[in-house]
Amino acid sequence: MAKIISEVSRTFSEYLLIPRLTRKNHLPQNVSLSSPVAKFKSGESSRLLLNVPFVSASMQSVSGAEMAISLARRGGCAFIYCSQSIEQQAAMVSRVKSHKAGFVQSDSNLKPDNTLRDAISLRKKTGHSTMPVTHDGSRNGIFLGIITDKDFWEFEDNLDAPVSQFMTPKENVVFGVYGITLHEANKVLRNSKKECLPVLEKDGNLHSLVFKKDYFDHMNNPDELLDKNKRLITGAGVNTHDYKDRIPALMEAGIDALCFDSSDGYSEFQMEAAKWARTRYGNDVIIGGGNVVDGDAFRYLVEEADVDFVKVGIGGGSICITREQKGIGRGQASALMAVCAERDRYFSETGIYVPVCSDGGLANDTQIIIALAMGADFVMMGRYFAMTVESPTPKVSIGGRIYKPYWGEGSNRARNWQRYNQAAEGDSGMKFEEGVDAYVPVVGSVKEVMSVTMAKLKSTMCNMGSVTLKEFADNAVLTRISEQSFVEGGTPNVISLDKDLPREV
Ligand code: MZP
Repeated sequence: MAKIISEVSRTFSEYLLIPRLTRKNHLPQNVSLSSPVAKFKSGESSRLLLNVPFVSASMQSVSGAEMAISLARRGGCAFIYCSQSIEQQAAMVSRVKSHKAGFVQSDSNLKPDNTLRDAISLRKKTGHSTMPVTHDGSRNGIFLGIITDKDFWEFEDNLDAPVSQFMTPKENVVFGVYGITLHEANKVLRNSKKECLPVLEKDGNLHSLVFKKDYFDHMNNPDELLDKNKRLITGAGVNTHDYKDRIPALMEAGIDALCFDSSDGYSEFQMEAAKWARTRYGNDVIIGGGNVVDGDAFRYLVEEADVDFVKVGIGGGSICITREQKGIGRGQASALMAVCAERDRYFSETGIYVPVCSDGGLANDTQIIIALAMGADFVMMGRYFAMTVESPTPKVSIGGRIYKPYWGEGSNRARNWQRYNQAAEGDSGMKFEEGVDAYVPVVGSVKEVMSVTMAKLKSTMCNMGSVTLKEFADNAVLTRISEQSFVEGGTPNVISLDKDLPREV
């Protein structure tokens, strides 16, 4: 007969935190949100630490290159979606990795006989207004000069004239020689009052560009998540079907972390794929398994599949109808607590800590806070990031408000039937949907949205007498709430200007 777990499946909104003693050092400015992604032995440090415990979901409507750049600049990490061709996904990863490293490989280059019209169309294509001119138009060709949009007037100058007539020729360009440090390069930029410093090899070939704006960007984003070569960190989703081709392409592109994008990761398919990656790349690969909702599945992925982190959540996603369609899943709070308990047991037995990611179903900032208090090392979110200007979808106006489309990876629109184990030999595609096609309001940039959430999180951590996420989870005391106390937590006894009264126009 079937076994029935006595504990009811619970969600985050059923809990509240009870404050602990706040000491004088428990101030938001003392809080660190650093969190491990890859497993590590007691006393050692993780191969990858987030500066902010937020990652974006591997979904078409969430995590493209722009999201990856923006999120890494704020200290988190995007998992670029895998429901696209291997080449397209690897190209997105390359775009993020080459975005800025202090020394940027130029991807907008011209030949001297290219026309101004060519320069304008290149600028439109890449969005870069500073374009080096090399002898053959390649990024590492012999450097001849540089042209920016300040060097010509698009509506006045002859657009058929060659760029060589408008560029600043090499003899008038301030440049650095390869081997110069970033610190020295920034000093040259400062002293020469220039915006961009080309760095040339000894033989005159262009090596890279250093931008003044990148220095300011870096100073304004102290949480920026960088690899050892000062490139932005990014992750990518993978599947258990084409992993033998996809993972090598992503590794080649410089990926930092991978995760299986699967609604049910407790499978031999995932175990085989993860082991294949580990055998081939050893500890150079960081790979997350999942999704799971109980301790047995956590153990399996850790012991049999040798994954670095485990993702928790089936059916809680805002666009997800897996529970309804297939009857599998678990309340996200119960699932997370069960998996975190197993992680802690595994740690006390082996001395190996395997980070846990709570994936999906976080409907507001409070739920993010509760998930971290319950022991999640980091959270993966779709809807939260889909609502930002950096998500890859276009804005649409509905009834005078601005929205963006947001759809599940198991929806007909994404057609990611591989994610949902609907891929049988000779099968032509999906038979039923597990996700919906929806809209979410646009709420601002990743920076704006995250700064509010982080302010709330840091403030709560101080209420809980903690300045690290580990202390936060260790100190957390939670209480279950009744429906009535949930209502009491709102503002039921006053007329709210925001919710209950029409606004004056
Ligand atoms: P949310 O943050 O929008 O609530 O949930 C995002 C998560 O939902 C993803 O990270 C993924 O695990 C899951 N997801 C994505 N597509 C579907 C679907 O089509 C889904 N059912 O459940």
